[in-house]
Amino acid sequence: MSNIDQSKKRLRIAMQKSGRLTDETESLLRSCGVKFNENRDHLLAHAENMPIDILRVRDDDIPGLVMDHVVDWGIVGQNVLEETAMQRKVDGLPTGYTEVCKLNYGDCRLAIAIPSEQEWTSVRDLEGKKIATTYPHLLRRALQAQGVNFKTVLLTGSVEVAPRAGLADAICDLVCTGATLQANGLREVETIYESQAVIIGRDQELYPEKQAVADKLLTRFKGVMTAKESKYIMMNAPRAKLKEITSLLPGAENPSIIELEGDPERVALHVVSREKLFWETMESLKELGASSILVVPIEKMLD
Ligand code: PRT
Ligand code: ZN
Repeated sequence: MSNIDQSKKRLRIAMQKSGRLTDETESLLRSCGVKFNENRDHLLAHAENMPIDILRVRDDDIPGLVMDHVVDWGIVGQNVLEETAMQRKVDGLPTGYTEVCKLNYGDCRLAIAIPSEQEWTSVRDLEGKKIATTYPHLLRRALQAQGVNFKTVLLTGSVEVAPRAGLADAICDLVCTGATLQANGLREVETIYESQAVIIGRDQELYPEKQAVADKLLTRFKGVMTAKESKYIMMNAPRAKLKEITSLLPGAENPSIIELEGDPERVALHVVSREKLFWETMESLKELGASSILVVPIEKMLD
């Protein structure tokens, strides 16, 4: 088959080669049944069992590859997506894309942090100050909206050491647990952007064969994500308390009630719950007379 035919049929997806999004992206693709060479040194991996090609690149290159129509889909953090789109606008490059689906991983926030001992009343304290960041556009957008003028110190790494090194008065960096800030004597004072990983697609119709692959994969992605949050819950329960028991189960619809041989007072209850089940809820279920409560993870789900 010629290259042109291939590119009409095979869905090309760009993902991070090696970094914080790599493991979860690979595992999501694998859970969706996409089998591909897991050697991260290969730039391009052809899936063995589906018409999908995986392109492994630096995360910063992913939005551009989608916007330049080099790949069909890209999996990237919203922070990188928005920052790159704003930079490309300045550079006069195409910025079109569509958001295909949000993914439930890669969560972080872009936040402003200052030396811990420093006082803080509001973002107005940053007036005229130097702020080190890798995200100049997101920072400017947020502070301009509040009428604060400041100077950007552009750093692509080790942003958290900038105040101590005397390069800046504050930083604007990604935060997940806050441990890095703390270790560097900084405290978080303002969140300017919340991010998670997303799938983006090109702003163009796909060839029908490719669209069919994209639709199938998207349904599977959603199935895996819903399954991850859902639990299969089983327990034995007093028949008389069924209403109270089911009302305690978050996001549960239509439980299956099964007779227990030789025990007319009690039944087995099976239900899929779409939310997390906390220990407190399990304890309340027990107080209502439920026993043998089992909470089991679900691997795949198709509604
Ligand atoms: O090599 P490449 O360019 O592909 O990777 P990269 O080094 O630019 O990115 P990488 O792998 O660090 O992050 C990829 C994406 O993961 C980011 O763009 C975010 O969307 C998402 N993400 C989620 C994070 C974090 N959490 C995160 N905590 N990205 C970076 N961090 C860093 C942060 O910059 C800081 O240095 O982790 C440190 C803070 O973490 P805590 O937990 O100490 O607060
Ligand atoms: Zn990067």
